[in-house]
Parts: sequence; C-alpha cells; structure tokens
Amino acid sequence: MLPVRPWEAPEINSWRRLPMHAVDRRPGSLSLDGEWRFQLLPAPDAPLTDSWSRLEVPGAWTMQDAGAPDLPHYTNVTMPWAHHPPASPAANPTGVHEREVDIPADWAGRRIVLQVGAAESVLIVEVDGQAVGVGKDSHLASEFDLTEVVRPGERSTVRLTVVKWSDATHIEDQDQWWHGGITRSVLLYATDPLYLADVTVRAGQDGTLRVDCQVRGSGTEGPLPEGWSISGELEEFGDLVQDAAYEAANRAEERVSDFLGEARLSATLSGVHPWSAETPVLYGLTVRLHHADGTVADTSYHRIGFRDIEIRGRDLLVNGERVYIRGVNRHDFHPLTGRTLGADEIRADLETVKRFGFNAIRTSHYPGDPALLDLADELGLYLVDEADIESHDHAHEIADDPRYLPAFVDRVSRMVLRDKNHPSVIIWSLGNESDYGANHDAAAGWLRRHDPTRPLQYEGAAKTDWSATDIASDIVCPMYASLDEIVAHARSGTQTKPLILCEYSHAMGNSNGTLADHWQAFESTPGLQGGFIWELWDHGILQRLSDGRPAGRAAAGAYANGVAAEGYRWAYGGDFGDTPNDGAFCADGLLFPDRTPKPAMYEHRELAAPVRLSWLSEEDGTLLVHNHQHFRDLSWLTAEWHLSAEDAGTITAPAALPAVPPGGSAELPPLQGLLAMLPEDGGEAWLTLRVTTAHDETWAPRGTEVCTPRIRLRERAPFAAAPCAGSVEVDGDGLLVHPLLTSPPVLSLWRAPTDNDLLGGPADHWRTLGLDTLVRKLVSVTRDGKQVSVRSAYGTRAGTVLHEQFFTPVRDGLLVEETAVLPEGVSDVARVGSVFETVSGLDLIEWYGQGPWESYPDRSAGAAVGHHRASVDALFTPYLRPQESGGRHGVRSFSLSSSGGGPGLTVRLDSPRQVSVVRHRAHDLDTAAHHDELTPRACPVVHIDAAHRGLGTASCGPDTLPPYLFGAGTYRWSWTLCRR
Ligand code: IPT
Repeated sequence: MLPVRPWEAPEINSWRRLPMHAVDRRPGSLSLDGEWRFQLLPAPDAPLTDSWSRLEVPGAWTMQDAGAPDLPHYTNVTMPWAHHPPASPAANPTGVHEREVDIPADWAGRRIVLQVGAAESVLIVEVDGQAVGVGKDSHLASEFDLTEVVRPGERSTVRLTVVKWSDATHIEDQDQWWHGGITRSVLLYATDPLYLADVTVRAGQDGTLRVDCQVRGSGTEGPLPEGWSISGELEEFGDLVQDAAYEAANRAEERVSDFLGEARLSATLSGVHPWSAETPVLYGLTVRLHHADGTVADTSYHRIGFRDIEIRGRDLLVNGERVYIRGVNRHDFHPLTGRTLGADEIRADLETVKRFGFNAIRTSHYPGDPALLDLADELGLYLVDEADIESHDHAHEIADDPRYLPAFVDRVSRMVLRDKNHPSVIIWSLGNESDYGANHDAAAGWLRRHDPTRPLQYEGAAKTDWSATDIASDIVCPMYASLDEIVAHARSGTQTKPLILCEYSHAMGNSNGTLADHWQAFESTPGLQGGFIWELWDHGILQRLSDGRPAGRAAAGAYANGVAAEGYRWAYGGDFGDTPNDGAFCADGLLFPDRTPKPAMYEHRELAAPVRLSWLSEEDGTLLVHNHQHFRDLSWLTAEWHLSAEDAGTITAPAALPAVPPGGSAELPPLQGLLAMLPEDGGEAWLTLRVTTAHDETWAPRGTEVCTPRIRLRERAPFAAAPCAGSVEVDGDGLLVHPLLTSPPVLSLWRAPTDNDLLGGPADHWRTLGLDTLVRKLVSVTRDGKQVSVRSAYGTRAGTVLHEQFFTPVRDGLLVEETAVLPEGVSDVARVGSVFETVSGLDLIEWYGQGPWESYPDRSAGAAVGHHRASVDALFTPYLRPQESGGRHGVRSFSLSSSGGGPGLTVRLDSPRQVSVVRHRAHDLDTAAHHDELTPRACPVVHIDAAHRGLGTASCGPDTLPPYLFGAGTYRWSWTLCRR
C-alpha cells in the first residue's frame, strides 16, 4: 500500500524505489517519451475527473498549453508560499500522467524496470491500478521493479502522479523558476534475473584499473545460482579478468536476499593516456556478467578516463598538476521547455562553454541529466557535481532537523552512486545555501567513506571558518567574496585548503566587470585557483504576448541573436502574474535564453587564452609566446597576424606557432618582415595574433577562434586639429547647430541603470543627486574670432556642475573642446561626457579602437584594438531588462555613414574613450521593462565619455574596483566632428 500522504513526510524519500547505480542503460529499452493522457488536479487528494488532455513527456506542465492554469513562478530565496517546513499548501497542483504500454513478449522471464528520469517534487507510480512506488529528489531518476506487476506480451496502464509541492520543496528552494511535472525521459528496460546491480570504476593516471561489480538475482527463490562470473574488455587493451581472490572473499555465503555478491576486475595497464579537461581521452569498458555456463546475463558499457584528483596542501591537483578552474555555474534551463533538454541541446551548450575557454561546470544546484556527465567526459570539462539540496529560506532549521536527515544522505548518496564513474567529476558538492548542520556532516560521512578518491565541497560549511579543517568541505569555496578578502586569505599564512570560488562575477544584465582583475589575482596568488562564474543562462522564458502563456516548443525559432521575435518576449519573474517574485534576478547569465553569447563571454575567452604574448625585446621587435595550458602543447592551434594601424588599415600575415610545451614559453621567429610593412605615418599600431583551431576538435570545427592575444607596437601621436577658415553656428541657447545633428552635444552624467547599478545602490544615489533629470542652464556664449565658447550650468542636489564647450572650425568640420567641473558631493557618477543625436539614416559604424564586442572600462580585456565595422543596430546588446548597453571602450575614432549613400560624419577623439551609438536614449531604456516596449529611434544617440563608471557585479557581489570609479573633479575631453 502506498504510504499515506507522502508529500507531507520528510522522512519518506522513497517507497519501493530501487537503489541508485551506475550500470549503463540496457540495450533494447523501451522509451515511454511522447504524448501521455494528462489531467491537473487542484490537490493530490482531489478526485480524478473524466476530462483528460494530452501532455508531452518529458515536459513540465507549467510550460505546455495542455497544462491548464498552472504557470511558471520565479523566486530566489523566498519560498513561493508561507508554509514552514515540512508543510506545503493544500492548493497543490498535481499532474496525473497516464498511458498504455505494450510489454514486449520477449521480456518473458526477465526482470522489468521502470525508470522515470526526473519528476518534481513527488512521484507516485501505479501500474494497472496497483501501487508500485514513490520517489522524491527532483533531479535524479527513480527506478521501480515491475516484474511482478506487468505481463510480457500484454498491455498495461502506467500512471505517474506528480505532486508539485511537498516537504521536499523546502530543500529544493533553488534560485530558478518553479515548475511541475516530469522533466527527463521515462523508459522501461529488462534484464536477466541475474544482473549487474552496480559497477564502480577506479582508474588512475598510472594505468591502475579496478572495476567492482555488485551482482544481484531477482525472481529466483531457493539456492544461489552457482558459478556466475564477470569479465571485462577495455578498448585498446583487450580482456580483463576477474580477480579471483576478491571474489572468494566477497561472495555471499547463503541466499538471504537478492544480493549475490561482489566481484572485481583489476589490471595495471601501461601506456594509458590520462584524462584531463584538455585531453579527454576515454576508453570503452565493457563489463559482462556470465551465467555458470558462460552465457552473458548482463552487460554494462562505460567510457572511462584514467586520472587522479588530489589535494596537496592548498592546491587541487589533476594528474599532479595544479590546474586553474575556469568554471561556470549551469542550471537545467531552456526557454521553450523550462528545464527539459535533449542530449543534442546539452551538447551544443557544452560546446559553447568549451569554445569560450571554460574548463569546468558546477551543476548548480542539483545533478545534471546523465547526458551532461557523458558529454563532460567526452568534451573535457571538470565537474563539481552538486546534490539537490537547497533549503535557502528555512536553511537553519532544516540543517539540523532529524526529519530531513534521511533526505540529505539519500540525495548525496544517490548522486554519488550514479555519477562516480565519470572522470569529469572531480569534486562532489553537498548542495547549496542550506546553512550548516548535522545533516550535512552525516551526508559528508557517507560520501567520504564511499568515495575517498575525490574531495567534497560545501560552501555553507566552508564559510564558517575558511581555515577550519574539521568541516564538511575540503575546499574553501566562497560565493561573491571580494578580491581583497580572498587575496588576504591566501597571503595570511592560515590557509589550509584550496580556494576556488563556487560563485563569483554575477552575470546579471550588463555585468562581469573586473573579471580581468580577478584572473590577474588568481594567476599571481598561490592558494587561489579560480572559480565558477554565476551563471550560464538568462532564464528568460519565451512568452506569447497574445495570451501571456509560455510559448513552448511550437515556437522554436521565434527568436534570434538574443532577441524574441515580434509577438513574444523573454519573461522573467512576475511576467506570469507570479507573486511573490524576484523579477529579473533570474536573468543573470552569460548567454541569452536562446544561447546567444553575451559580450562577457568574449571577455572570458580572452582571459582563458591558452596562448599569450609578451615582448622579449621591444627594441629588437622580438616576442615570446607562452602556452598557458596544463597538459597540451600548441600543435592543435594555428595562428595569423593582424597588424593594424589607426591611419593605415590592417595587414594580415600567416604566423608560425612554435612547439611550446604546457606551461612553457618560446621566442617567436623575428617579425621584421611583417613590421616593415607598417607605414611610418600610420599612427598608433597594434599586433594581434588570431589563434584558431588547426583541426576539428570534438567541441569546435577547424578554424574556430580561440583567442586573440595582442601587443601594442606604436603609441598614438598627440591629438591635433588645426583651425581653419569657416564658422561655427550656435543657437540662442548656446547649442551647436550642425547639419548632421538633430540634437546638439550636451553634458551627460547618467546612464540607464544596469542591474548592478539598480541592485548595488548607485542608481538610487544618482537619482538622489538628480543626475537623471539634469537641466541645463546657459551661462554665457562668447565669440573670439572664429571660436565660440559656451558655458552652461547643470544643477544637482549636491551643487552645480559647470560645463564649458569651445567650438573651433577645422578642415571639414569643427573641434569641440569640453571641460566639466564636478563639485565635491557629486561623487560616484555614471559618466562624464557628451551626448548628441545625428540625422536619421546613419546606420553603419566603423571605428578604430577596442572591439568588435561591447566593452566597458572594467570589462575590456576581450576586445582587441583594431578597425571594426558594424551596423548601428548590431552594437546594441539586448540585455533582458533594458539598460545601459552597446558601449565600446578605448575608441580613438569612428565614422557613421548611411548604407543608402549620402553624407556621414567622422569623430576623432583626443584619447581612447568610451563611446556608444545606439537607437535609444538612456531614459527610453530606463523606463522599459522589456524590449517589446521599446521603439528604436531613427536618429542614433551618440555618447562620448571622458570617464565612464565600471560595471562591477554589485547585483550580487562586489562593486567595481576603485580605479573604475570617479566623482568630483575636473574633466577635459576633445573631439573633432567632420563630414565624411
Ligand atoms: C547565490 C545562489 O547560490 C545562487 O543560486 C543564485 O541565487 C546567486 O546567488 C545569485 O543569482 S545566493 C545569494 C543570495 C548570495
């Protein structure tokens, strides 16, 4: 009989669920994915009705039209309802999924198992009206033995009832959308009654291999089957034989249960290629269980990697090497399905992760789909595999609540039992944001005993004392600690373990400022080894504007380049009428919901560059190339020089990468020939090495750009613009009148607040000062020959900002020299610069400066100096909640022109400046909550900034660093505006 009301019982994690294991899927399994009958009940004890709809399985009902009125709901820490653990609300959407299944006739005499990939949060299984089992743990599979329930050759009705809210919801309080339903595949498989119950592989880089098999027998009463045995076969190495001594010691003496014993295959192999994220060499291992007569009863296939993980002192070592962890946090997310992803989609996502220089993923905050683990092994990614435990809102009470003790151990142990054979898993995590209590220590105890080969981490334990050694964390894994704090710890002399940030650099909106400063510190401070950026996705759900519902799979393709098509938008918290909610806090990823990389991805890619350049001798023009990898030489890469001078275009030439061992450096062949091509009067010049893949990699085709290290060859000549005949016109208000401008240059001290500005405080500060509503007052207009000088004053609540503009005619245009004086009190401003609007039709931009990606003062390592060209529309980055975007750092000059011909303009700047050209005023962006509320202006809005505040990461974590902040003082900047 089913346990009574299991959704109210934290002590019950499962009923009749089979133990978790790492045995591979059996061939001939029967997929039950597809359309099921479905009805949504208002509560688990509500009566079934006659009204069924159809629902796609796997698929959350909250994301499908058949799903009736239960829609996605987003909260971060706050539970979506007020009940305290272990209670949940009486109004509790419950999805009943039903379908018929024809049990194959040739499964007669076999053991038949049902596997439900993932269901949130309580799964109740019935077959032909008979109770079969119960499972919790929303991101791991539940398996149930159906051998005694179904009849081969006959049809059965499978009913999967999924209760959305339960005691378990309190420990699945992750920062993501709440959904309900079955989110991973459902299948049936059959085995021989004699079967492999589990396979545990340990494979070291020295070639030692140990494969432990647990054998069970089902359906057979009476004496033990005599004489079963195991054998193995390893790709490239051949047969593996059973370790006779081990078998004898472990074979069960008499049959007291279905446990028949354990057996081991062991070998020491010479010449194995070790596995690492850079060299993900896998070997196919087949394990066979034989009947006494030698026939094969069961088989399990594994792709294994030989590698060692070790903590030595305060270093985490992979195969003896201290590797940097260039990580990102990844949820299961898809804008059309909520959380359900096919293996192909996961592969595409992981390929993107690899192409942008990441080597690690934390499976925040629950174990990923089995395909994720297989792909991480194959493509080469280190995993922090995290258990499905986050009790954020009620963390303290749950951490020590004995009613939740079984759940903690169950969730951690099930993850480990499933994933232990994956070389990609280098660290286990006990979960996220759940305080620290006895329940964690219990889970850690189980884990350490069961798998002594990997370290475990838990931020909640580590934060109690970074130096403590007797806690449930072998790694100091803080979230959002400041650079100062972590550097101080590493230098304190009290550090006892590696420091790897489990979350840092919150990617909400226009963010990830100071990433380069972080990597500078990681790479120069012993004891710091990297971290995991928060996070990979913007969790924007594609929403139909017509009825406000999730668009679902039917709308595949209703987006491009990060933008939802007309009639749709990217929904965030509150957009489905969900309350309480945490708004756009779920839009905090490096990728748009449609997987389009945000500019911060390019910043990361460059900071992870495997190839770097430095001068050996600037005088002789000799360069050193450095290999920043741990295990690979440079032979998988090819390169090309791009020599670019401000006044002389770009020259490309083939580059030869010398053979440089991992961690090594080598002198590059002399570049005189190339440098001789640089014209004397070409102005500032840069040399960029465009490094691409030389061959197809598993994660990128040949020719994929990997990094673009660069070096400055020649400084810029001082800015000069000779006055000439002509005149400058200003109106009665002292505003420039120019045929190419529809709005004259005025002072700007404000930007449309980024998410970091809003949540971190500066946006409020600017509003308090009145910087968003600056009013200009003309003070004077003075003419001195051809030069016009205009003085204006802008009142703020902390005093008046004086602004002066000198306009001087120069050849083909005019020179604008500006000064702004910010009084004491006008501190920490967004920008000091000019803003103007051009005539319509100027839709193309060319610039010399950093690019092509969007860049800001504290996020500009990814953008190389060179000549760039784009459409004005392409400059804008459509962050989910509109905000300051589209900027380019280090711009020396730019031209705007019209694709339809006609006059354009060229602006040359006195120094490298922050520039943006977009079709929205700051106020347009500030007042819109989504992009469908914005109408691009015909006349581009141009900002030229003498100073621009860094982006930081203050929506969750540290603000930008002092060098990227500025306030009171005198600012001077000059530029020429000429006809093109
Ligand atoms: C931290 C969480 O672990 C993560 O799930 C996410 O919420 C992230 O922050 C912010 O987006 S917890 C935070 C309250 C420090």
